[in-house]
Order: sequence, then structure tokens, then C-alpha cells
Amino acid sequence: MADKAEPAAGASGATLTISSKTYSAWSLRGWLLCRLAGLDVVEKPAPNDANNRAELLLLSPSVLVPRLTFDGASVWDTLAIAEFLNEEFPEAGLYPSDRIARAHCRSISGEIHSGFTNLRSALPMNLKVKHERFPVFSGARPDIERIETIWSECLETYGGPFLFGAKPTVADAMYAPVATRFITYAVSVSAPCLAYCRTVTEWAPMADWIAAAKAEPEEMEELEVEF
Ligand SMILES: N[C@@H](CCC(=O)N[C@@H](CS)C(=O)NCC(=O)O)C(=O)O
Repeated sequence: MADKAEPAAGASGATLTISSKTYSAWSLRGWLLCRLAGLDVVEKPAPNDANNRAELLLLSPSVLVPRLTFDGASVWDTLAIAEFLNEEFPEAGLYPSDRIARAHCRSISGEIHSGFTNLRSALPMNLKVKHERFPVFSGARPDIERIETIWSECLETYGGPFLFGAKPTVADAMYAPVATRFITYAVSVSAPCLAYCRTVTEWAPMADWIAAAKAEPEEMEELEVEF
């Protein structure tokens, strides 16, 4: 039976264009942000063949997903979606209520949005596999160390289990695909950081996304890295 607090799918009129749940880290972030905001969305799969790219270009001028439509607005780029949802649903607490913590949350969310390219290319998100002995490209090490520092500072300052305390925020949505990568590739991180990865993967919306990813048909075998 549907939870009373959850609106019927599509009741809000919002749509979220996303691509693969297995591989698309940005789609995951945008989708988690909608869940954080309490906005029910109808998911629209991004056209993935060349003939349909023009359709995506019309939807999202960057030709990238996620892209949200809601109440006359069309928003693409994940950080813009976070800011938009925070404005539309201020009561949802997407950012911490304390202004100093909020500034911190925005800073680390901006950092993952604009950086960590070595980590992204060395350890692509893949929710269908688990590698126990994956050779981590040395160029990705500084990224991993920086992320451990970011997480450790947050967990110590705000007391966990999420980065800014008891409730997930924009930062947790932004770092969620990093947490899954650390688990997928058995990246060695500190005990508090590993505990944080588990918190993220057990977070109810993440569990829903991971289950949906596992149910996806195998479409992109070239991304199934084997070692
Ligand atoms: N800066 C963008 C990055 C979005 C991005 O790179 N999206 C990827 C998917 S993870 C994409 O749309 N790639 C093209 C495609 O899937 O067709 C954001 O924050 O949303």
C-alpha cells in the first residue's frame, strides 16, 4: 500500500530526464536531490541513440542529464537542480539550517561538482559489479585522499551518520556515487569513511536506486571493466 506521505507518481507534474541507473552518477545525484526535496518525478529515459540526440538537445541544451522540469521551469546541471529545489522546497532542508554549516555544505558540493576528474575516470560508477582487487590508478589517489579529508571533517564536526549530521543533505546526494565507487572497487579508506559509505548505500532512496540499477538490462558491456 502506498505511503500516505508520498504523492502519487506524476502528481507534481515534474519530470526528470536521466540515463542509466547503473552507470550515470549525475543522474543518480539529480534523482536523490528530488527525493530529498520530496518531489515526486516521472522519470524520462534520455534518448541514447544518435538519431535521438537532437531530442535531448531540445530538452537539455548541454546535451547532458539530469534535467528537471517542474512548474514551468526547465533546469539542467545538477548543482542548479539542487539550488532550484532548495528554493522551491525550503521546508525540505536540502541544506543545513546553520549558515556556517550551509556554507560548508555548498563548498564541498561545489568541489565534487567541479573536480575529482581522475577519480571519476579511474573508477567509473557501476552498480552491477564488485571488484575486490581493482588496481587504482595512482593519479586518482590524491582525489581519494581529499575525499577522505572532506568526509572525516564533516563526520567529526557534525557527528554523522550523514555528512551534516542526522539528516541527509545536498552534500550526501553529491557524494553518494563516490561512496558506491569506494564499495564497488574495494577502495581502502578509513573506518569512519567506510561506515559513511555504508550509511549512504543503506539510505532508503539509494537502496531503491541500486535495486532498480540491478534490474536494468545489460546495455553497455564496454563499461563492464574486468580485471
Ligand atoms: N555538470 C553536469 C554533468 C552531467 C553529466 O556529465 N551527465 C552525463 C551522465 S552521468 C551525461 O549526460 N552524459 C551524456 C549522456 O549520457 O548521453 C551536471 O552537473 O549535471
